This record gives sequence, structure tokens and C-alpha cells, in this order.
Amino acid sequence: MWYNQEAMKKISFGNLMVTGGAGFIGSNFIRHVFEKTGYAGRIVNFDALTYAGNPRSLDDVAAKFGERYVFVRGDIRDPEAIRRAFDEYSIDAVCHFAAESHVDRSIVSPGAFIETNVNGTFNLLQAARERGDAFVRFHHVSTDEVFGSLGAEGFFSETTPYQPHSPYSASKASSDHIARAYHDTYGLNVTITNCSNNYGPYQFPEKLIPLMILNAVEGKPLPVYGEGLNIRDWLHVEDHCAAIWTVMTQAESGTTYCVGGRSELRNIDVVKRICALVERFRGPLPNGAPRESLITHVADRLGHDKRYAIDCSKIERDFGWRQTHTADSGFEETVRWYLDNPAWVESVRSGEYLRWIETYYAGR
Ligand code: NAD
Ligand code: TDX
Repeated sequence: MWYNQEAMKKISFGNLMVTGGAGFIGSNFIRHVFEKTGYAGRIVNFDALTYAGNPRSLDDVAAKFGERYVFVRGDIRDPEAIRRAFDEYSIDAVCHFAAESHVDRSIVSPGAFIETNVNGTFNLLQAARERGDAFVRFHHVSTDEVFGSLGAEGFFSETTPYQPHSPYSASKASSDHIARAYHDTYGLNVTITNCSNNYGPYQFPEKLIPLMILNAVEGKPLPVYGEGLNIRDWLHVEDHCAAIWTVMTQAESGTTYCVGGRSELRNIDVVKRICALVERFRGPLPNGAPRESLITHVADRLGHDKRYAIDCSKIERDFGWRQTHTADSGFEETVRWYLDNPAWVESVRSGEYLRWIETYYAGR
């Protein structure tokens, strides 16, 4: 890892709260911080365990890091629960991941997105502000979806105006503005990252890549929205975690950084690559047909953003951050991970998720 240990001492804290640490990126981040950064303090994982939160994703961390890792089941919609955890663990920094994160769910049921992503973020910022000088950093994890949708040309950057379209992206845009307001108004030490689509281990199989891997393995239809021509910029979760830690520990208060994969692909090409990888490891379908034959074009997502792509030259220039994965290496590693971890897959698929997804696809 290319971390600069001296530069990381710029912002120093020892009682870090990670919200949403039982989710996909949060669990990878906690493991990354303990294993890769030299951080010597404690991490308090504050997570409500919604359908997307799976504490089993951190079984290894809990066993290895003992008292330095604390799990608190708590809801960011509850200001008192946040304050209790802040006081009990003398929280001096927050890395805020907790959110309702799935665009399709936000189209069906937007209310939870406003409550958690907007009000929940406000509750956390307020609790951080109340700690006064004892609080040194609030890092807010956000998305490129706040910028809206691109045409065939151009990139999102830190200066792109906000133009969110889905209830999910509007709720994230709102939380970004509130976080910035707490810096500008109260001087709270805030940083923000806006990143592109993540993939990698421990991602809940409602998102494109893990859903397609598992369906391709099991011979189920691969539901591609519309023609599959929408474009996303794919970022390996490990590269995202390194970017967040870099910004959290080195960036000036009040700054924003865009983080991307420099890896734009059309959805249909992502799905075809996954089919090819599953076929390489597991062979064709039992009837001899290629896995690609499972691709099924279904009704398009409402308000489906056409293209996301990030210009991440600011974080590269300021800190020397770079992606360490390509789509080729990262997709292969990710398909292998899902094939090698059936117990984790079963643990998430036995829950509420399955009932929701069945209802959702029934009408398409
Ligand atoms: P996820 O859905 O996998 O995990 C979300 C976690 O938050 C879960 O553990 C869940 O239990 C927890 N949570 C939800 N509501 C909560 C509440 N009210 N109180 C406490 N905990 C709650 O999400 P993810 O993909 O890991 O995304 C993490 C963050 O990164 C989100 O803020 C998301 O907007 C942002 N982000 C994600 C991506 C991506 O590609 N996944 C890209 C850009 C930004
Ligand atoms: O079954 C599917 N078929 C399909 O064609 C699913 C689940 C998705 N898609 C398409 C929709 C998108 O164009 O694939 C693309 C990726 O979809 P998602 O995995 O749902 O991601 P997206 O909507 O792009 O949002 C993700 O990236 C930005 C995360 O879910 C957000 O939390 C993040 O902010």
C-alpha cells in the first residue's frame, strides 16, 4: 500500500465511529483500516442492521482485533442512541457510510431514504458538533449520482453542479449539502468523497454485479434493464477504502474529492464479462448452453441515469492515490470470492432480501 505514514498524522484520532459498518463498503473499510493503515485506535461500528447489514461480514475482524473493534446496534434516525454511543466511547471522528443505498428500492419506497440518508446524517452532524473541540473529523461518504447523468462526453468532478434524479440520489445530495453547511456555518471539521459504482467482496446481491454472478452460477435469468447500454464507472471497493482513509486523514477540512475507477463499461458488457468468468470457473449451463443465454432484457428503471464517469485527477494530484485494480483483475477476483464464500451468500440470502426481490421482479 502506498500510504504516507507521516502525512497521515495530520488528522489524528483514536475513537473512530464507522456508521453502516455491517454493510458492503463499511465492512471492507473497517477491515482495511485495521489491516492496512497502521491505525492503532478503536473502531465503533454503529449499524442498525437493516436487510443490508450483515455482521457476519466482520467475523474475522471481531476475532482478530478484540476490544479494538466494538459493534453497537444503533439507528442513526435516533439522536439519543447516537449521543449515548458518542459519550460511552468518547468518539472523536466519524466515517459515515450508513444509508439506504439501492436506487430501485428508493423508487418503490422513498420514505426510508429521506429518514435515514437526510435526517440520520443531520442527527450525526449535530452530535459531532455538540462534542466541540474533542471532535476532529467527520467524513461523509457520498456518490457520483448527486451530479445527475452524463451524455456521451465529459466527466463529473468536484466542481460539477448537483442535479440528482432518483429519490436515492436526491437524499444523498441533501446530506452532502447539510454536511457542508455544518462546516461552513459551525466550523465542523468535515470532508466529503463522491465516488462511482463500487464492486468487490461482501456486496449485497441486489446490486448489478453480485446479482449477476449468483444468477449466472445458478442458471437463473439475468435481468438487464432496457437495452443495457447505460454506462457506469466501476471502482474496486478496496481502492475506494484507500481513497476514503487518505482523505479522512490528510485532506483539509471543508474539501471534497471525487473518486472513480477510470473503468467505464456498458451494463450489457459487464454482464457478458461476468458470464464469461462464471463459465471459465464452472463451465456452461447443464444443457450445454452458454451462460450468456440467461440474459433477459426487462423493463427499464424509471428515470434511469444514462452515464456516470468520474474525473479523479484531484485526489491523484493532491495525495498520489491510484486505483490498484482494473476491471479485468477486479471482476475475476470478485467472481472467485462469491464462488468461494457460499456461507456468506446464504447468510444474506436467507433474510428479508429474498422476499423483497421476489416481489420486485414478479411484475417485470
Ligand atoms: P449497504 O446498503 O451495503 O450498507 C448500508 C449499511 O447501513 C447497512 O449495514 C445497514 O444496516 C446500515 N444502515 C442503513 N440504515 C441505517 C440506519 N438508519 N442506522 C444505522 N445503520 C443503517 O451500502 P453500501 O453499498 O456499503 O454503501 C455505503 C455508503 O456508500 C452509502 O452511504 C452509499 O450511499 C455510498 N456509496 C455507495 C456506492 C456503491 O456503489 N455501493 C457508491 C457510492 C457511494
Ligand atoms: O438487475 C439489475 N439490472 C440492471 O440492468 C440491476 C440491479 C441493475 N441494473 C443496471 C442499473 C444500473 O444502470 O445496472 C446498473 C448498476 O445498477 P446498481 O448496481 O443498482 O447500481 P446504481 O444504480 O448505479 O447505484 C450504485 O452506484 C452508486 C449504488 O447502488 C449506489 O449506492 C451508489 O451510490
